[in-house]
Amino acid sequence: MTTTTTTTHVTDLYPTRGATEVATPRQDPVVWGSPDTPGPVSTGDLQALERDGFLAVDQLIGPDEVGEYRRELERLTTDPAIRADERSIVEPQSKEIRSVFEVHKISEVFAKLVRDERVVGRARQILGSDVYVHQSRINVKPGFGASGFYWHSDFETWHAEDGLPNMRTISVSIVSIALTENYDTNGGLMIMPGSHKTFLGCAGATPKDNYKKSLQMQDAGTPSDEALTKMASEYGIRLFTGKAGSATWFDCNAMHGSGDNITPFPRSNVFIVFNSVENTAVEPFAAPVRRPEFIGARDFTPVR
Ligand code: 6CS
Ligand code: FE
Repeated sequence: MTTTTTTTHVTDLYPTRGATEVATPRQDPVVWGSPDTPGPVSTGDLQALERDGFLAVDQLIGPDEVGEYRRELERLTTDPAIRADERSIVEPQSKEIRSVFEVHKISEVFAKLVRDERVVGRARQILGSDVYVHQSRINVKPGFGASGFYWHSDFETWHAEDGLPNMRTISVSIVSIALTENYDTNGGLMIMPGSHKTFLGCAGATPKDNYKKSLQMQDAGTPSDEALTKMASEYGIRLFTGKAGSATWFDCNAMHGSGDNITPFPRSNVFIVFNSVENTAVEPFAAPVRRPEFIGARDFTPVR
């Protein structure tokens, strides 16, 4: 009896983590849905997202709802069982919880948020298909020195380490539903507008078990100072602040980062990363092994 294993070869459109840094023009649309696809995002906003790589939505969830998410975030980050869970990442210095992954599976409150038409409806409209959650997390940036996230493109990691072939992934927040006031002083999200149109392949191979370090302080997949200087000069840098409940959607390949939070005011957001069911993860394009499923999902069931 002969068994044949068909390994479909997927072309690597975006080489990265080789010997040298290399830029590749984006070969994917940003907005995959047709402009007249019905949905919560206006045509003007879809055009802005295509041009800039991000879209700020002032009150995605209303002030009356934010309290529920804030209480749930506080419950999760003070629950010893959550702290002991491998899906919790702590701050290197203070050992305070920095992120909790797969929050849409851990918490029914956040599972409801994922299914909310104001959230998943936008993702389906932008990606022009059914979507599944590639990653979800809450980031708790306590005050007094919580470390930020250095400049990076999320897609560079999700392509290299999680095997996403194309740029058909939108993070509704990769950042973005601000659950506590995001002042302009407490480590807000910064994005380079327009940077999503170029893929910056980074130099340096991915170490084994890279995620154990990279989720605290990213190293592999970090752009060079020269590249960042060139991009910042060309695109500028936009700082996002927002009232609790506001959201920033942005494209998987937008260059972004956030500063340390040395103020006494915590900055906590919830992030949900939607990937098109037409762009499901294959094998990593530039890493020795897959990351755990709580970071890069392998369950492609569409959000219903
Ligand atoms: O490695 C990742 O998947 C995560 N790291 C960062 C800094 N942003 C994207 C993503 O959540
Ligand atoms: Fe990121």
